[in-house]
Amino acid sequence: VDTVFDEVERACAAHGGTVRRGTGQQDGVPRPAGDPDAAPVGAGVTPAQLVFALVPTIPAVAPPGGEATGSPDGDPVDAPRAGLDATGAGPLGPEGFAVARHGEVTVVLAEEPAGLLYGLFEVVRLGEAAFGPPYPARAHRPAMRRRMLDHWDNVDVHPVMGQVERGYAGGSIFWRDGRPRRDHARLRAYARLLAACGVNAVSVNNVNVHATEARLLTERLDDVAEIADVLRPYGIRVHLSVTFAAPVVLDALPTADPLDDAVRAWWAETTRRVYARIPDFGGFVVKADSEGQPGPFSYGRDHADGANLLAQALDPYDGVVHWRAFVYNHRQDWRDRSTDRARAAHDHFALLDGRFRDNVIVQVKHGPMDFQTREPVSPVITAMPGTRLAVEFQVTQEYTGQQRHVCYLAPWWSEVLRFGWGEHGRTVAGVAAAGGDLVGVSNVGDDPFWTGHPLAQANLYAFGRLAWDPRLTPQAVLDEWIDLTFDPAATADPELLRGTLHEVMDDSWRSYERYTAPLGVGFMVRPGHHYGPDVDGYEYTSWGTYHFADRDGVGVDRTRATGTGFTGQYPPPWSQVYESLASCPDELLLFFHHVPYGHLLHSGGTVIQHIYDTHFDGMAEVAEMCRRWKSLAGLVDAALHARVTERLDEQLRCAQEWCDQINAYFYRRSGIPDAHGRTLY
Ligand code: BDP
Repeated sequence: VDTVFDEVERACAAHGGTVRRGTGQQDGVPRPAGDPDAAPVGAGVTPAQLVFALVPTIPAVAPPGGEATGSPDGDPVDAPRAGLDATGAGPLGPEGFAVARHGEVTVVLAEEPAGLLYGLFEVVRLGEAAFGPPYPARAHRPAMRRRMLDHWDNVDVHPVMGQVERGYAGGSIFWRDGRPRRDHARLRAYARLLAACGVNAVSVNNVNVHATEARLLTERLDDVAEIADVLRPYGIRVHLSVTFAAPVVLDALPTADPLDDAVRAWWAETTRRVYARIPDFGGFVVKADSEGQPGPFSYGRDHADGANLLAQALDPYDGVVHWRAFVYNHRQDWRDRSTDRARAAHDHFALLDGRFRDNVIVQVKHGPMDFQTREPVSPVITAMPGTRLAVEFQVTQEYTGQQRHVCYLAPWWSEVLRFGWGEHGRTVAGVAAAGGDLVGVSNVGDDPFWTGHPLAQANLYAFGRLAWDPRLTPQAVLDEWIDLTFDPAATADPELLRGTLHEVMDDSWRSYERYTAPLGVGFMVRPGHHYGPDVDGYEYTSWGTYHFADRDGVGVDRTRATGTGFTGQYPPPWSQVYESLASCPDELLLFFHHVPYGHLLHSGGTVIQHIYDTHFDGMAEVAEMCRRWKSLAGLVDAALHARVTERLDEQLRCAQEWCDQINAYFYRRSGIPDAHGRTLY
């Protein structure tokens, strides 16, 4: 509540207004609905214009004959509240709120303080519209209970990965050279930014847990508590990535076997100490048996055994374990065509459905590979109805331009969240909401623009907003972000500003897709840092990331009939849709099929001509983005304009490089010239 007051005060002061804090909440007793003589409600702020009120739970069932009561001159809290009761809106819950305009007063109602905070940010989003003609209370509740960011931040600078693994926005916001940064003003501003996006949980260290980071769980716990103290007022809980081998590496136990009693006791005691220090601690994040991280396989146990061990330790405190499903063999023999990395997560996890404790959340990357520009939805998400699942997005743009390229990812995330199957109309968003979680890998660092590329902030914002409400359209979310970030109405040319930002950003993910790896094939990036094209960089490596291009054709045969059988991991209708060339969507063709270059796409052209055309088009689109952005000089902050200009120049250079290399490569492999006679080298 204090945070809400502070925020409102700050906002009002900026506009020359004042705030009066109400009295009711001080003694923690919300006023009973309909008591006209009671003191101002809860966190009542009553300078006539804006009232924030904590109210008792809204009933789920409307009283018989109930009707929205309240006249324009009724009490600004009671009348909207009665309106909600009458419609049987149901409890707003711990984070929900309702906003109404009653007479001359805009009122935010919530049952818990966090709801007031989110209500405040909704008022900010609405801007002038929040203070217009009266409207009845509208209830808002988050679709996902936990809207979480995983920071891949190292406490120590890692010799290869640096301070932030896959970070493109400078150093860590939490850590610097082995210690907490202690820049609390900045951290508070970050907490505020996250709350404004709707994020309510943060994991503060890398999923690859190195030596120093492992000790955050024990002797460095104070460092974590310090961060938790700053984030807490903004409704954000702290989580920690831990190593499965912790009992061995931190306390020299002879084993980390999940079924060993001493190991169980170690986790129970360690977890007890964590909660003694941080009572609202969120839980553990674990990457196990993946890319060299230790896990239960070393002891002949499976992932359910491993996850349940930690879940049991967390159980008394309502903590959760996020157990990642990103498990595959990264030492595979590229000559062996029977293996398929895309299959791995489903092969390991689907058969464990129903074996996880209630406070285990299996965290699944949204695609079966690894955050490529285009992938199908991971079949794991469709295959574990008896398990809580979190869906993981990569907000940091590892494979989508590394925050040097404009690539607004909400259109893709939205597609993923809406993906559906089965008779009961299940969707990815529904699964994540049932498990409670959407998780994003953070794109924030200590960069003055937070995200390196100023326009990459839109991805952070969109992540939070889609986790709150997956039905929002990417354009609407972008509109909100543009208003909040650039305040177009206050500029000389609102239409130009808004229109140009939409033109540059709306379709930027598809432009990126056009000038990079074609038709869902993925991974034609430089090994290691993953920026820029490298046509065969991963082709003969052990990572399981192949495109199989030869003189006759390209793509990975993942069919049941002749390939790896991956299509069989999907439920109908998708197993058939992907299996058949006749129905497989163009954009995923090479993910599922190996086809000759002359294969005809549904769009009418051949695969090879599609590759040539999209690469030229994508590059031209970037040139157009650069041109449009230039027209905003003078309309946006000069430093921001310069930063974006510099990044767009690099994007254009890189798009040209992609276009040259991809087209030249496929031209040389296939020997087929461009139908339009363009030079391919
Ligand atoms: C890959 C990244 C790697 C991460 C890994 C993960 O390249 O740095 O550690 O994902 O998600 O995309 O664990």
